[in-house]
Amino acid sequence: MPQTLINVSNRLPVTVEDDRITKSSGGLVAALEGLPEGQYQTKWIGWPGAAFPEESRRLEIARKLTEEQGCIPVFLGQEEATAFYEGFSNSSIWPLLHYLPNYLRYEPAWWDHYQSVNRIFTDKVIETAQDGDLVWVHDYQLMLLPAMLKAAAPSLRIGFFLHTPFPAYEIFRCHPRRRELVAGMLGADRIGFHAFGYLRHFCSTVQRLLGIETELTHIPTDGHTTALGIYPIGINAPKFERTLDSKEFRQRRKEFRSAHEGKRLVVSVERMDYTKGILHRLEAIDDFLAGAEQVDAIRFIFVSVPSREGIEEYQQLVEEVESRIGQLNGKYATLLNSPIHFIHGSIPFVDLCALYALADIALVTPLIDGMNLVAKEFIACQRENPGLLILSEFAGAAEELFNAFLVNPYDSAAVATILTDALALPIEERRNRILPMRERVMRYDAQHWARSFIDDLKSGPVNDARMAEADIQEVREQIGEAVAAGRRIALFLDYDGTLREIELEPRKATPNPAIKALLSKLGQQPNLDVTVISGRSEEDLEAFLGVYPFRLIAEHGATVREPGQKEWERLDRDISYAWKEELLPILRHYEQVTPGSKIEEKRSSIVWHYRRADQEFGAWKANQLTEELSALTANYPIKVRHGKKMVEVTAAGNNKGAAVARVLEQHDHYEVALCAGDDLTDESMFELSRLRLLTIKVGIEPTKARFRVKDPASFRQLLTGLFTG
Ligand code: GDG
Repeated sequence: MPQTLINVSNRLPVTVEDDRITKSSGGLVAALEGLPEGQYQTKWIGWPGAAFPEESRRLEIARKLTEEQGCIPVFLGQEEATAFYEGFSNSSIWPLLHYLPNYLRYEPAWWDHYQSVNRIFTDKVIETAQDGDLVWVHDYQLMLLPAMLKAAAPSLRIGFFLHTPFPAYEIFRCHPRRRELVAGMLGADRIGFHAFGYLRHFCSTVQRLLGIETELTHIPTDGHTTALGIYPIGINAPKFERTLDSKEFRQRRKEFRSAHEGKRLVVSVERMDYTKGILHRLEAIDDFLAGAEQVDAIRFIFVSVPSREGIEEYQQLVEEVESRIGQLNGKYATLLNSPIHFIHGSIPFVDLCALYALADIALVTPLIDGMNLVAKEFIACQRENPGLLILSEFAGAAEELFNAFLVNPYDSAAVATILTDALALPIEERRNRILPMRERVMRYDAQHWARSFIDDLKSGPVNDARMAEADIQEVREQIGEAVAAGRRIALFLDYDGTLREIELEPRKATPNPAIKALLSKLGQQPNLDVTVISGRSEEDLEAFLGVYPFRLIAEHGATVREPGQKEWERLDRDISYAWKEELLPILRHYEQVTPGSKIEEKRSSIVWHYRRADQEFGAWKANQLTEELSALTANYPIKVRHGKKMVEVTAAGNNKGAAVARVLEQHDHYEVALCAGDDLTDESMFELSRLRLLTIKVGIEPTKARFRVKDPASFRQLLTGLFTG
């Protein structure tokens, strides 16, 4: 049975005109058509390109699109589509993704529409998809879709590909909805980027905005893991090869050659977009023409496809480009030549290939570009009489096209000089530059790109949250039996991050009414002994939990208060804390150089907290501190641990595992024991090897515990079901 692959993008790859539907031949279509035959059944979900207000027309178009093209349309009202597409997507996210905060505009109503359109797409996917299908979501218009889908249908495998750059955190954080946007992307099981720099910025942004510790390969999120990878998109190579072999291509190339007889041709092709560096390029052309010996012998051809014409910045750009080109043509035209040939429109594919093939140089100078396919397409067309590529170092393609002349598009004088040098390069050298790049571009094409992303998406880990759900059944059965048979049960519960969600300010993590109700019920349960075991001080534990008939163990096992007692008993009489005085200045130094971090001094430990620091810097300093302390104190009887947003130095003799073992030895009448915790300090409990000790990790990090739930809310729900249900 072929696997279903649902491809979701803002625009369907079709044009609907009256009764005619034509499939467009963009890179994405080619990429997915090139997937191994028989292995996938591909469906498309997207906007059909116009509003179609009448219901009967919508039904007819939907039927035709589904039957003829495997496309499922998402219909949007005109106002909704404009606010979602021109507003939120292209006037607020697009400029930031391209490092242009000056172009950022934002209206709160756009956000409402962006959410509701992402919701409409979600509903359409849910309506279409079956358990286990692959769903591949494309680009910045649908950043919320992965999380919405994951919540509605956790069994789908969701991929997300960002076709643009992902900028540095300092830029992305300007967006009023920055947190929601990255959290939306994290619903995906795998996120792909064109280049490593984008992935690195994404990780740093997630860490600093959401406080999640990230790895470059994956990010643990709410109940699942999002894998990350680099997949540089390629072109539709077979289509270029076929076109270059065609009679029509040769015919058009001949016609163009005679139209531009005797001229060196420099070509630029792009959507009319401010990211493409058109005005900066015109500056460079001005510099070049000012110094050129033979102005008549060169012609610049600009093909600028109209784009986003409803947006003010784009309308302004067209005006400025037209005016600047008019000015330059006026300045440098002779009776024999007008140096800039400007087409504000789209040309047929075969003409595009003929133009690429004929050109001496492609001048591709975006100010920034996710990849830039034009650069790769130009290379593909240099089979005979190769031309040269001058490419902006700020395009993703610059990382791959190693033999291009790389330029800084802001440095117009340098671009002009490179243009002069490139025009003078002999054919042999041009060939040597182009051919190795051509090999790469033709081999790693769009099909290769899609195949590698989908293969990785398929082979990723299965959804952790669901696994945990299946697993935990064993805990329910064992405890259920023990409760029913009236056996004595011991519970060892960590507090922060296990029973109670962590707070930015630890003082505020008091039990809320729901937790209090649960704890009271646990306290009344016959045959159940509850121990709360925490790194907190005696005072905190008394203040939070003193009213319950629980055993309290403070400071990781340094002291204990038995149920019903007022006094605390010291378990650490033999332990020396002389090391505290020596190490404190080191921790104080980290507190000073890491704004937002803070030291907490306890009787048996020192803790350096960085929850309020910049998350990326804090994590980096924490690693440094852990290393420094570990090296310095290798022979000391202490433990240095990098836990959740903190580094903790404790006496090695005090640990939760030893404290639990002690209780179990003193009270050997327990028939079942369960311990639960969320942090590294709880692992010592999970390492105890005892029959019938059930160990539960709360959270998604690696653990030695046998069972897992994803967060404190799920853990409380489990306890409620086990003991009070
Ligand atoms: C986004 C990212 C990333 C242009 N004029 C004509 C024409 N085109 C075709 C080109 C090329 C495509 O349009 C433009 O693709 P780019 O990659 O250059 O740029 P964006 O449109 O901004 O695309 C970009 C891409 O997504 C893919 O991930 O590379 O960085 O911004 O294929 O050939 N095609 C025809 N006539 C034209 O006049 N037939």
